[in-house]
Amino acid sequence: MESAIKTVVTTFLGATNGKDNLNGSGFQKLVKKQLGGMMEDTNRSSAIKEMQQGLDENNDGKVSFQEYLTLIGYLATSLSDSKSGTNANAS
Ligand SMILES: [Ca+2]
Repeated sequence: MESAIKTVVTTFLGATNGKDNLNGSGFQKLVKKQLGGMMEDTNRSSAIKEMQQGLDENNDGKVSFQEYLTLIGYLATSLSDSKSGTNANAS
């Protein structure tokens, strides 16, 4: 659990080079590289851009850590929904 949280944080900071926000190309790279197995359409840049716009609550064109957590929360919810009712083990 702790290592998962650390991964969430270090992945973001690695993608931003330590900055507070992820720009459009950084977000594209992160999603393609890290989330291709969990998300559909990650091979389409336009789909990732739409996703980014959906996450961008303050409309600054960048993805803040908080907005990135919204995506993580969404993915975790989807995973939980798909696993509930089954005996699958979370890794
Ligand atoms: Ca933003």
